[in-house]
Amino acid sequence: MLTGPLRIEVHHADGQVHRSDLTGDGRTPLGPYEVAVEHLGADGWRWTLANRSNDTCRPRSVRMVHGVEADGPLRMFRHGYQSWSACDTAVLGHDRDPSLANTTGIEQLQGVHHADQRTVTGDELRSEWVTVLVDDRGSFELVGFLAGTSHDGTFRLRTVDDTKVELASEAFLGGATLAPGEQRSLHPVVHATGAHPSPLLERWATAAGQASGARTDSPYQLGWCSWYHYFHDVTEQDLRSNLARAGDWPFDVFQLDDGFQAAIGDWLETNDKFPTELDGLAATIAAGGYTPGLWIAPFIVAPDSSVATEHPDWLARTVDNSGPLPGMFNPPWGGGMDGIMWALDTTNPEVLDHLEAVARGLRQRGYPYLKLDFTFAPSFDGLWHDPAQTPAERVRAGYEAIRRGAGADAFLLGCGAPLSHVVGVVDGNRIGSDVAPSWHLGDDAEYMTYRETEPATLHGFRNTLARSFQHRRLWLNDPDCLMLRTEHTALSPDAARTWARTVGLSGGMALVSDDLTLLDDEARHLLEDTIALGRAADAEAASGRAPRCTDLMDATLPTVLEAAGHRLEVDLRDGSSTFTTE
Ligand code: 9PG
Repeated sequence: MLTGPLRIEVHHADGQVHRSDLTGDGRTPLGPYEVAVEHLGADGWRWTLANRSNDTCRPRSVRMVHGVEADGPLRMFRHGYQSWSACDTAVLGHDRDPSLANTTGIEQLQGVHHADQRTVTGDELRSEWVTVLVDDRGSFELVGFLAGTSHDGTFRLRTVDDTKVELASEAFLGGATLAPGEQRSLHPVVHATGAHPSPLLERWATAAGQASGARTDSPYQLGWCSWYHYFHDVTEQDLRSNLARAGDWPFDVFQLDDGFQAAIGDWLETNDKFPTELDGLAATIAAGGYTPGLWIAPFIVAPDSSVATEHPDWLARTVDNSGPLPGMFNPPWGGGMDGIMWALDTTNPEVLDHLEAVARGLRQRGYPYLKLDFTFAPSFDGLWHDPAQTPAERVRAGYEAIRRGAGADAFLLGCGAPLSHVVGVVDGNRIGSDVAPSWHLGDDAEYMTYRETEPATLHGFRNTLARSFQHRRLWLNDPDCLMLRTEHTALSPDAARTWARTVGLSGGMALVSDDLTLLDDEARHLLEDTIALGRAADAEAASGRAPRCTDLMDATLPTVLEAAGHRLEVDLRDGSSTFTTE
């Protein structure tokens, strides 16, 4: 299906574009640049970008453009950018890139779910890090970046002149400066064909995990998390009463989520709902025989936090230097500006020292398990202390600082994490949107845009199937929490069982997020079944055979997950399912 590569393009930060057909020896001059492409036979391409001028350049992206010859409609597996971003199968000419549906006028909302926050044009469809294409002939073609630690990789599929189709493999550098004479190696682009998409994605993930030193050896993770019952309102009493009830539950980790902190950014102090300090809380959890776990959102700070008011020079700035760069908007956090949070500048060595100190402080207070959330913030367009760093390098630098402080043996869970940036730093990674005590997103749900990424168990389910191949190849998959309760929830007992079985079959992390007083014997049996499934599926994954989604790309969303001799098929309309055993 792919022909070429036909052409190279370099897009400047200022919008200027250099285009050139690929020359015979693979060295293509484009304005101030030279792009060298080396064909690795059937496996793909290795490439570099050099600045051959006497001036500093700011390339936003480098594209290697292939022709695509298709019979009938062309379908694309769209892999989402960060943990919560939607994964699905789109049809070129029919489906649209979600940036076109953003009516808020806030471009940064697009940066939450794509490497490049700018709106696409025409019928362009995007997939991040990896994609699979298929036409009516039924031969699947995978194209993927081998890594994403130095820069993002984005695939852009579009119709040109109403007839031709092209696929651009884009190295996204985000306008990072390139000094005169400087050369940057770009991540290799790999290519493979096959009769089914999932095995192609499995082989790609194995290679991508090896390329970036994936941490895949942590034990199966089982535990409790405060978020999906208590949300922001969690109190110390809630934590203590669940601990008191947990004695006969098989948890290893006890993780306190959002709601304990003095302010977003001031992670070492608790608020009035938690009279006990963090070290005392950890000691209480540890005394129960559990590993203390804690949620933080390390790269964003509330405007009225101590860290932001004492160190205004630690904040990234907007592109036009009009003020600090917003890194997230979440009204329940307050923070002095109705929920706008600033992004820390992770290219500033003082900020990295601070992040390392925060992680070390939490470790010293007794938390060897950290959930690192909203970590896409340093990827946005802005003004950064070191303009030579790409968005991927900014995010990764922040994660590496946390790793230094938390220690090599800490369990770090990525969340809201641009997936390709964090391979080799995290032990676990959230691979889906938030679940919620309902299957669908309600019609009355408040959302600004990107509805498909808002909390709904269907949205967590969709990504758990679409990213099942990543488990124990790139990290341990975290499909998001189990909710086993049948009261205080709009999730039907059928849908709750479906979600529990999905988590089990995925082999991924299994954290219960209920008020334990609400759980009866039936819930307890469901958890035990889930754990048995989970351990079996996880053991298979550890030996190289991850759970497999067998209908990936048959329709917009997948419905079937198979592992450890079991098959789950889900009715997406209501979350009911059939579960069969070989
Ligand atoms: C805590 C939660 C939980 C959850 C995370 C994350 O406003 N928002 O767009 C928004 C998106 C995601 C979100 C919360 C708010 O959830 O995935 O597990 O830790 O943060 O706030």
